[in-house]
Amino acid sequence: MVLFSVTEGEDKPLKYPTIFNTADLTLVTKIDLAEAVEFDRDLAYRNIRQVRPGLPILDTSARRGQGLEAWLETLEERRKAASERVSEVPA
Ligand SMILES: Nc1nc2c(ncn2[C@@H]2O[C@H](COP(=O)(O)OP(=O)(O)O)[C@@H](O)[C@H]2O)c(=O)[nH]1
Ligand SMILES: [Mg+2]
Repeated sequence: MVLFSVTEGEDKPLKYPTIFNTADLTLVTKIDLAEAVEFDRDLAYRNIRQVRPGLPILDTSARRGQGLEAWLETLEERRKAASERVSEVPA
């Protein structure tokens, strides 16, 4: 999972493509600050998708709790899928 704070600049995916290419999910963090730092969400999303088409993206704010439920659901789903894969391995 790659954390992409709105304070880091929309070009983060272009500067660090490897982390976006090896992650399963991007959390855009501190989204409550987006307006204050004039975060261009469309540009940020375009840059993520340019580097890594199809990478799931969630907008979150630890301060406000926004998006945290969706993030926890994603973690639960992935944990379940991983434990099912483990139980499929023959003894
Ligand atoms: N406004 C706001 N501040 C946050 C949020 N999450 C963390 N912070 C603040 O950002 C600073 C650094 O926090 P940290 O969790 O280390 O985030 P990092 O900057 O991504 O490493 C601390 O002062 C936190 O209180 C958020 O969602 N919104
Ligand atoms: Mg920190």
